[in-house]
Amino acid sequence: MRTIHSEKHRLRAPQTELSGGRLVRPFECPERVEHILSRIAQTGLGPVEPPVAHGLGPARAIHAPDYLDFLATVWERWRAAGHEGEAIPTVWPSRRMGRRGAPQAIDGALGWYALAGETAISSGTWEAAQAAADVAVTAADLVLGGARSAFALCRPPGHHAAQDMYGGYCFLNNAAIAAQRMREAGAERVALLDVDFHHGNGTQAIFEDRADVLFLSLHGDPAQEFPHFLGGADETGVGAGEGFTVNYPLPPGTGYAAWAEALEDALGRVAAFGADALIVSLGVDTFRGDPISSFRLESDDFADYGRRIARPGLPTLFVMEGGYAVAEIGVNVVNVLTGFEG
Ligand code: SP5
Ligand code: ZN
Repeated sequence: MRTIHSEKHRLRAPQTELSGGRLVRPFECPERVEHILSRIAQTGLGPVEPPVAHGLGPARAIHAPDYLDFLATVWERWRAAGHEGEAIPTVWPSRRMGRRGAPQAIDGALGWYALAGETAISSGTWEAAQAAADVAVTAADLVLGGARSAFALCRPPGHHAAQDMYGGYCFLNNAAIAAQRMREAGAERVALLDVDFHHGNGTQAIFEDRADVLFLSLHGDPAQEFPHFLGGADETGVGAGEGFTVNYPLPPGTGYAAWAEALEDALGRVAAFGADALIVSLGVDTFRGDPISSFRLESDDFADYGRRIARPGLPTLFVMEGGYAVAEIGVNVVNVLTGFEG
């Protein structure tokens, strides 16, 4: 399997994450990618190649123009306002506040576009996010060109980013951008299976009213886990998209038996949908050793579910999302990919 990867991910290197009332070193750190690359080399998974630059066109097909302008300018505006730390929102357009649109001041604009406050923005964030979208598009093009599979080693991740919201370590929704790319290249139906521990709220919001992209997500129950405000089993799609969103919220402590049962149900729905291609939002924060998550998958379970995902026989694009047990992230990710290859 070919991997697409950009060294520009290193430009996403914030020093802070607001966690438990403290500023800590971010869980979503550059070493994550280095561990995955070493494991790819060690196992001989296949070549690692740089992305082709596509400019903002593919991102514009998913994200709002004002949001992209915000991402492009937020760091300069934050610095120009005289702030010395990294850009973190402190105020939101919450319930019972009426504003409709970003206010002029950057402090207000941050809250307008942020869905969570843990994700700090710093100098290279925008460049790295654009490179991650290029990685996703380039890998999608390999699959469109006839490859059985490809791995988009995106960083920063994307599945929490909605049309006009960032947070949960995500800025551009790499998997959604890839899905739209596939649709525009002629795939009639694309299934997007999100196996990250956290609900893919951004991806769901982007596709909830569409019947051409089936979104399925296995995740920690939002009553207990981030992102808390989306991901219930009762969310099944909107309007023409009714029936094309499928959520599997699972309780803290979920182990592989229960998780795999939900996966089998999801794969059955992918087959019934008649998908032309499958995109997997691949987060390995379901691992038992993950520092911010509560499922109990073992490293061998990742290989097992990789084999299961291969069974429908669909052209498959893997898009990297979360996973914060840094020492084991390479083994867990590559286990999925080699399990898939059989
Ligand atoms: C892409 C992705 O996996 N994003 C996840 C973002 C989660 N950020 C907030 C996590 C808060 C977790 N708090 C639990 C601490 C348990 N010690
Ligand atoms: Zn996650």
